[in-house]
Amino acid sequence: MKIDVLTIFPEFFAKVFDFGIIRRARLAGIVEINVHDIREFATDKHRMVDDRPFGGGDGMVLKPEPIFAAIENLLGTSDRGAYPSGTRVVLLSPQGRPFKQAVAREFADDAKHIVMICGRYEGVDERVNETLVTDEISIGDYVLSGGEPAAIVLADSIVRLLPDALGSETSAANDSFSDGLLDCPHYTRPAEFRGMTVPEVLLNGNHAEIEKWRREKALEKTRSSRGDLLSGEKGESG
Ligand code: 9D3
Repeated sequence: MKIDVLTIFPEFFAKVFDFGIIRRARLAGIVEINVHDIREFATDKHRMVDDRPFGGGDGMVLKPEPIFAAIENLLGTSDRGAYPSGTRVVLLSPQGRPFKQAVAREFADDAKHIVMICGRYEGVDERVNETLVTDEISIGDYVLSGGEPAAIVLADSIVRLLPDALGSETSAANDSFSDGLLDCPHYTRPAEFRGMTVPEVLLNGNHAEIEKWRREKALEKTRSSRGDLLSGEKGESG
């Protein structure tokens, strides 16, 4: 898979893809990630990337020309109907559809090339959305100062689902959310720490009993932290 990130703050990403699973996936050739400064695609003498909104109002809007040029450079066309198959152009925006594990799974399974456009300011010229963007995505109901943290969230959650990205010690099938429940509590040594003990059931080696305990605790935790995952339309699973 190839991931390209378009941003006006490329330095934001300086080391974020250099650790853990993403780093290993890059070194193994499972994914190639490149970050591009939108300003590099501005052709006017001041390299302008934003301008004032038509109709008035606060803030600035990202101009269409540099973003169209960047997409044409990366994909050979600025017509989303003509993108190579497996191409997604994602606009990170508060107006997007909510990002869920099921969306990460869909991208990991289907996408060969993902281009992420990080919004800023009051937004991005709507002609970018109408012409270039295949998927407008929000990562949740809170206000960020830009799409950059959201692009990192998408890249991380998608890359770890790619075939062979996880080490043999881990499995995406065991993830919290893959069965629609939160994870159970975990303990390691020492068995007693500052007077706090580990539940006896985890120490007795009865694996049927341990599995039953874990399932119960996962249900309890899900009910207390995320009751919404248990009721209604079953939340999003992988
Ligand atoms: C004035 C109205 N605001 C829209 C709700 C303006 C605005 C706020 C925040 C415009 C852009 C932003 C920057 N946020 C993102 O680009 C963003 C985002 C987010 O704020 N929350 C959750 N997911 C995302 S993805 C991109």
